[in-house]
Formats: sequence, C-alpha cells, structure tokens
Amino acid sequence: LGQRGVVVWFTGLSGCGKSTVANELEHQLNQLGRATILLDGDNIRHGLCAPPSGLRDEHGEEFADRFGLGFGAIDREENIRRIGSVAALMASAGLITLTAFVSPYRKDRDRVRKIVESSGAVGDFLEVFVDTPLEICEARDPKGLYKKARAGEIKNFTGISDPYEAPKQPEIHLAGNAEATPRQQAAEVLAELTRRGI
Ligand code: GGZ
Repeated sequence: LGQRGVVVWFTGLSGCGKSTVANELEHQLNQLGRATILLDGDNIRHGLCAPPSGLRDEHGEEFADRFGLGFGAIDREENIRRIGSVAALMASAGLITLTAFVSPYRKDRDRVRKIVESSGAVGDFLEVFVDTPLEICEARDPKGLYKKARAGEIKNFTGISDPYEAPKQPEIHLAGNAEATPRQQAAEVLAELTRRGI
C-alpha cells in the first residue's frame, strides 16, 4: 500500500464529539486518497463485541451472559483490549486506523499504545484527547443518557458515577468548547498527522 500504519486513538466522555471528529477526519483523509478504517461503538459494541442473541449453550444458559460486555471496569478493560488488538491488526495492514471509544482508564489505553508501538510492523500511536467539558457533554445529551445516569437509571456512567482518567501527555489535545467545529478539530489532527509525515 506504501503507507505507514498508524492508530489514531480518540478518547473522551460520552457526547464529547469524538465519533463526529473521527468521522470528519476520515472524510478529510479519504479526500486525500488515504485508506482508513474507523472503529467505533456502532461496529464494535454493536458488532464484534455484541453478545449473540437467542443462542443457548448445553445448560440452557444464554451465551449473552458469557460473551456480552458491560461498563464495569473489567468489561471496559476487555472491550479496549479487543479493540486495541483489532486496531493493531488494521494498522499493520497499512491502514490509518481511527478509533472512538470513551476508554476511560489510562492503563487500558497505555496497554494498547505499548502493543502498537512495540511491534515494528504496526507503527505509530496517537492519542487524541477530546477534552469537552462535562457540562457541555451533559447539555448536549444526544441520547438522553446523562439524564438517565443522574436519575440513577444507568450505573457506572462515565463522568457521573464512574471515573474518567484524562490522558497526561496526549499527542493531540482538543480543548473542546462550544465554538470549535468538528471540522476544525479534525483539521487539527490532520495537521499533526501531516507534521509527522503520515
Ligand atoms: C459510559 C455508556 C455507558 C456507561 C452506555 N458509561 O455517547 P455514546 O453512548 O454513544 O458513547 C457511550 C458508549 C460508551 O461505550 P465505549 O465502548 O466507548 O466505552 S468504553 O470505552 O468505556 O468501553 C455511551 C454509551 O456507550 N454508554 N452506558 N455506563 N458510556
């Protein structure tokens, strides 16, 4: 393919805009003729990591109980481990691999970084912190999840009843505010990729 693999790892609260910015960045890269893949909740939590439904094992237990991932710390760790390993595979095939997950735990993100950076065949890992303040994310509340979390209807909700460990030295820090458009934020990431020769 003649292109170096890279993982661009977006992290931030629910509603911070990471999926929107990642989609916009993918569009900008495609316009430049670059091959990309975007991993997000739609194709991972609802795809690869979704529990099989209706299937029962030899004891009559639903497989969902064994394979489904929730939002406790261990389940999030496993979610990120699987995504990291798929992302590393994609990047090793030369794709610019974009991921958009809350990924609230520093050690889980750092583990993916190690996998990507330590394998010469994979390439670079760029952590993009979409640092939109909680108040803005909560005001947007596109799926009504914050409202439910405040009402106690969703447990372990990041930012409300579960921690978010902000990156200490992200390669790119998007200080989100109401003014910055997703297109501008994506352009900021694109400029950094260009600067690094990717
Ligand atoms: C955080 C949750 C939760 C809890 C459901 N905490 O805005 P969204 O809806 O589309 O993004 C959130 C998504 C988080 O899934 P991830 O796979 O990105 O999480 S992690 O990286 O931590 O494994 C939100 C929705 O799922 N959601 N419950 N309790 N977000």
